[in-house]
Amino acid sequence: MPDSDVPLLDMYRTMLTIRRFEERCNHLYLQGRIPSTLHLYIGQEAVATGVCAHLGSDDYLYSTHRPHGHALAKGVSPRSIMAELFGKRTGCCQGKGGSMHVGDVNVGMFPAIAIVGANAPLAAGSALAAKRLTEDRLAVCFMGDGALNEGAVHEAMNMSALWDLPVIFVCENNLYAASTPLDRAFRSQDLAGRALAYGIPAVVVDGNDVEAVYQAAGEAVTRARRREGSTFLEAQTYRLCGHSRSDPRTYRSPEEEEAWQSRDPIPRLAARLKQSDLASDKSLAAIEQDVLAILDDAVAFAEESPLPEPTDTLDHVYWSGPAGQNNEVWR
Ligand SMILES: Cc1ncc(C[n+]2csc(CCOP(=O)(O)OP(=O)(O)O)c2C)c(N)n1
Ligand SMILES: [Mg+2]
Repeated sequence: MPDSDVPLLDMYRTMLTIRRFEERCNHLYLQGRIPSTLHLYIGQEAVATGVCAHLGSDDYLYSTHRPHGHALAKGVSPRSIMAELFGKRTGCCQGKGGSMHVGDVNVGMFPAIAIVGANAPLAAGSALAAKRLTEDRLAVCFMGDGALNEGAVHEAMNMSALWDLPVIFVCENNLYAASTPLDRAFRSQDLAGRALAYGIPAVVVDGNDVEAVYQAAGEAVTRARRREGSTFLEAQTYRLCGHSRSDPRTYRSPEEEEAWQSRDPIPRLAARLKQSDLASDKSLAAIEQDVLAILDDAVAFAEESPLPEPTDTLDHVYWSGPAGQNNEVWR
């Protein structure tokens, strides 16, 4: 039996929401109803879900060019993400950011940053602020394996280690940075070893097993809340889709894809739930119906929402008031 404190059913719902959200986005994109490219998170849902299950809306989250799953798991509303993808004024960035910049500071998610590795120093900065100003708030920085070859990540890890910052670096190692496999980018594929070299405790976890992610993230969160320092979590996973919507995936073999398909985290959790009598086919189908209804509502909301007006272009882009007073929700 799983530990009854582990919110497996809630996590199943979150993972399914992310999966169905992205499948819907993919269809909408192919129909030309979503105007710009998408970096889908299909296959990696257990990572965002297992980590974010420990976070409150006061905790800071920094994401990447592949942010939909992080945003949904952190509590950004499906309506506001969908409207953002449609470029609508009701989107979480008023339609000015699009897929690669979703976020909502009201639930602790800074708009995602598509420059690989550039979010790490910001997460360290938020962790520094959290340590100085609050008792137990922390920052989480999601990054891909590709980010570990960016200098900014190394500077951020070093300062975080030195100052015992309450930040968790979650490296989603999906074996590729766009079309580049790990062995073309790293002589040593011991990614966690890089964090260890800076003096940051590092844990490697099966990123397709949400219980394993939940447990490892829980320990990292406890360390951060107790002000014991940073943690690096390498979640080994795989995207069951192309890098972006224009990727034919010719750099991966069908055999490799099939092997990972059989480790899809969602059917895996469904089997676990049924095996432990925590769910039945009927109760899982009911969750599916709920999720689909939420997504229907999100798409309708996005469709019906107005486009931004040209006269709004510079709103929310520059702050012209006094420095330091422009971001009340980030206190
Ligand atoms: C600094 C920088 N260099 C290059 C790019 C172009 N780019 C976008 S995503 C990506 C691959 C990132 O791979 P990884 O960090 O492993 O994340 P994944 O796409 O696998 O989730 C690249 C090279 C970028 N956005 N930023
Ligand atoms: Mg990658």
